[in-house]
Amino acid sequence: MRMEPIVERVAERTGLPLNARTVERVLRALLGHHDFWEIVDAADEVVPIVAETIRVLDEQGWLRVEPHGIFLRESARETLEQEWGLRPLPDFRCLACEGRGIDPLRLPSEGIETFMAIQAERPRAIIDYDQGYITPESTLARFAFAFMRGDIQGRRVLILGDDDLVSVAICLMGAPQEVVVVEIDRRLVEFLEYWANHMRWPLTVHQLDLSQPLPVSFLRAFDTFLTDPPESIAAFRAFVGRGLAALRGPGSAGYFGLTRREASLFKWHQVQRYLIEQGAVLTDVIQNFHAYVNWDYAPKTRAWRLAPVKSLPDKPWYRSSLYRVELLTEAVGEVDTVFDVHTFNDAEASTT
Ligand code: SPD
Repeated sequence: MRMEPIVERVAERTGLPLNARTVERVLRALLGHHDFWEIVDAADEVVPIVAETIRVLDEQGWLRVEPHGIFLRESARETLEQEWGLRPLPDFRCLACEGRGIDPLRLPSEGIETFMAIQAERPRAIIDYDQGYITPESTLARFAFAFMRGDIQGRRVLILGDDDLVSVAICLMGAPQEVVVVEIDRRLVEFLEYWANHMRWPLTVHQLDLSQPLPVSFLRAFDTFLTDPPESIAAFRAFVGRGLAALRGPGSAGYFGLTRREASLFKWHQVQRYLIEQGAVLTDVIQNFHAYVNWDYAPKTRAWRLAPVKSLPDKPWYRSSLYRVELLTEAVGEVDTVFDVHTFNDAEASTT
């Protein structure tokens, strides 16, 4: 078989955009891994496309799907390696920082210890709000990165959705002027309010559904925003677009996570165009900066239904890149747009 028919068949069956490079990434992942979640992680492509590519290859007799994994047949491996010139990709990421370029252990040890103790008591992730929080190490690294870039100390910081508990790290170690969290989940609102009162932090928490506009008093009022939105374009506009509308103007900065597990490079392109149109410049994109703790509700998700082998992931497989943007001009963002929550899911999404 050649590459083009695979691309065409996967495109036809999924209805999703892809190209030969997409399939190449899946093939290289299959050369190096057998566990479905590891294959998705290594391919850095959306779950429906990885699952469908595996199905097409299975139909062509290129691999075996077994209860304990997915295995390329020897003849297929030979074709891929010798005729197509594909090898598994080498991994030269820094072992100490897992490729983030940040060592959160250089933060004050007392702050780290308190953060770890607080996060150990956090509410569990639930499917209702597409929750799935990042590892505490990832939260500390996200905070450390923003702190290091001058976007925390003495700043007015807005956090749009905080199941990652980045407000806790900021208040413990970042000396912000003020932190405001908007969060839909009552459990998290109460959790954060408890710690804000107990520790006398400059933190206020508002229960708010981000499909709805921010209060008018939030517009043009913050130096920095942080968020980790669901991955449809509508959700991106609801979270990041509202964050942009809340920034004061030139020099203000925004941080968000964007994954490849539920967002193709075609969607990344739309996201980046939106940011540029808003007067933002992308100063940083750090691949796979955030690793997510596997969520208890995995067997209820579309990703599970698509998985050719039904075994739960036993280590993080869902990652997202860290984006930092800085405004060069005032952004309009999303001031009064109301979004239908159903548009927070799309055909590339799979973890709800
Ligand atoms: N639904 C499971 C977890 C999804 C977590 N959201 C990640 C968003 C990245 N921007």
